[in-house]
Amino acid sequence: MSEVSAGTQFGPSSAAQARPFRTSDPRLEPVARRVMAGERLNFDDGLVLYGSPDIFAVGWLANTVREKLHGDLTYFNVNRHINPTNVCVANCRLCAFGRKKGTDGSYTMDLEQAWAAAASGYSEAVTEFHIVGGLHPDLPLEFFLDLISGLKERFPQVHIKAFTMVEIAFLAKRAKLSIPETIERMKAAGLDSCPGGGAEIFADRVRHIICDHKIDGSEWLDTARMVHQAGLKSNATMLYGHIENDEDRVDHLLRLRAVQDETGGFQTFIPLAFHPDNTPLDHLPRTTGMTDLRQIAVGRLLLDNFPHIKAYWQMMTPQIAQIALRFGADDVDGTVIEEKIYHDAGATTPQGMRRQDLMRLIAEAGRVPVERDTLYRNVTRTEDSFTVAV
Ligand code: V47
Repeated sequence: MSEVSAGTQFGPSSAAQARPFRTSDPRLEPVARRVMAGERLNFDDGLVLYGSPDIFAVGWLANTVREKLHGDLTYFNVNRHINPTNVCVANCRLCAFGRKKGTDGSYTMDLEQAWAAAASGYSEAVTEFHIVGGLHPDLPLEFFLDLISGLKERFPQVHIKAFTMVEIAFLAKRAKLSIPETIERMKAAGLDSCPGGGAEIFADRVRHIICDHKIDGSEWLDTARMVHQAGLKSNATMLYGHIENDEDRVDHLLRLRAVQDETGGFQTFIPLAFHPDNTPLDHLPRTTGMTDLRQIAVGRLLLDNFPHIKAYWQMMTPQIAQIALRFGADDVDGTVIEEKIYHDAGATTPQGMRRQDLMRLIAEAGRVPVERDTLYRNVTRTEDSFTVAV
């Protein structure tokens, strides 16, 4: 067992930081020294973090960075997911949610139904609508612009986080508009930010197998860059636990980091564990808790320019998400209310969680729950309303 001092670089604020770093894996020592010195990690460091048998040492390092950035503060929000359609032309092997038009189980909401879905389950003042859906062959850009502007009219105080980079690129092509023009029209309709889905794994070799018919990794990153240039924030995901290897994961993270260096527009990184049920890849095993925790930790350590790392409880289970708050995560996502993408792929987590249960989950991890809005501003509540600190 060897030690690297956490030293003064990380400040005295947390108990963990006062303890020296210990590991049974000598390959981690130079990586730990760089983390402690606040230096940027490289591709090979990423491989060491993925390959190390000392997962607790990797987690310790990530936790140290997390506490340096956020102390004990841990963010959650009160949100509602809306999936206007599951009809999708992409036919991704990774997905159990998408359906061909007119097939069993396919659905498409009309505008009234989508607005009603937003209103249902409105037991608390929701601060965010999270809206993603399939690539529908017939729904034009105007449908989605009307959807957004109608939501803004009905719920002016709610932040609209909608459309993955894949949906934006698809709708732009369909409308024969450039991507910046499409984003401008979405903004004008009321779009406030974008979610991080559709990134999967950027490496072509993997993408050709798991999601062949949608934009490639470079197009995803280019679209994110254009979203940020339009003044909107967005998130970033990585789908792991299928046919990718450690090199693909490190490559994915470093490509995200490079765009973030340019734009600063990503808010949070969300690693997403592949759920194989009801997909063409259902012969693959599910990820295990330690793999899920390692993704959080490596994400925190490599993405030194991302403010937040999210342990999405719907995907990880509330139990693993809670432990992840000690492995580098500072956010657990939100109340969600009705999740479809993971539940179609076999998730057994609840479809939503009450605000007080999210707060208990965070507090029992020894962290301080902070309700945030989508832009990570503190939310203060009274009985039926909320205010956002600006
Ligand atoms: O884009 C689809 C993934 C994503 C499966 O930005 C699957 O705050 C695992 O992006 N197994 C949608 N993953 C979810 C998403 C998200 C979730 C929560 C918060 C935010 C945010 C974004 O789910 C898809 C795809 O990458 N996905 N099918 C599956 N079988």
